[in-house]
Amino acid sequence: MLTLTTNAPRLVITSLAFATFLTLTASAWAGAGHGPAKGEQQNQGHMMGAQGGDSHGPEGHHGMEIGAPGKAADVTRTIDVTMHDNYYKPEQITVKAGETIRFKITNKGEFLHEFGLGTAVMHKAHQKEMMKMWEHGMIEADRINRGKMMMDHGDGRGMKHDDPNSILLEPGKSGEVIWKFSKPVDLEFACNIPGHYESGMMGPIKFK
Ligand SMILES: [Cu+2]
Repeated sequence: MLTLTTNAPRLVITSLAFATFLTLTASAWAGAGHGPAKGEQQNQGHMMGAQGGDSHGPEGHHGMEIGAPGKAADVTRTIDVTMHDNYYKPEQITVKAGETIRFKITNKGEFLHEFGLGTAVMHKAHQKEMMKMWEHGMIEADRINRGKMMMDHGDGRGMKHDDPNSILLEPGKSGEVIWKFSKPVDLEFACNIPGHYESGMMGPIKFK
């Protein structure tokens, strides 16, 4: 459902994504495919905003809300998460404000999956970005196309998937995300590869 067909905004968003946001989060073929409005471009920075230092528009504020990348030395708890086609185990996660958690993520499915932390708004924004990556062949159903991922997109920078609040894993691969949660806020862990979120590959993060 490539309804994102207005070329001008698409080009702008794509180059923005390549230049500024190193996340490959994305997804959107199914219900979310309305054309990108001008104002939505700013949302592209939400995941990066999670790093805290980024100040593109409103996402810096979100970044403070959702927490920050954690230090390994501060980890007090490890949570194992397995990714399947298309769901997670566990189905929901409970954390405490201020807690630093190591998420050990393993992809046990046959397709490429992501584990990303963010608000629903952040995920939605990144689903659009992931869709761009899909359209550019950077990600495929079961693999990351690293050759295309690292291409210079004309702005002197390649692209890679290294957001601290997200990890993208091919089938059989494992990785981790260390995250320090701040105050209670409506967070979700989700896979933003086209189609996955909509088919249920997301779950709530609850604060106790
Ligand atoms: Cu997925």
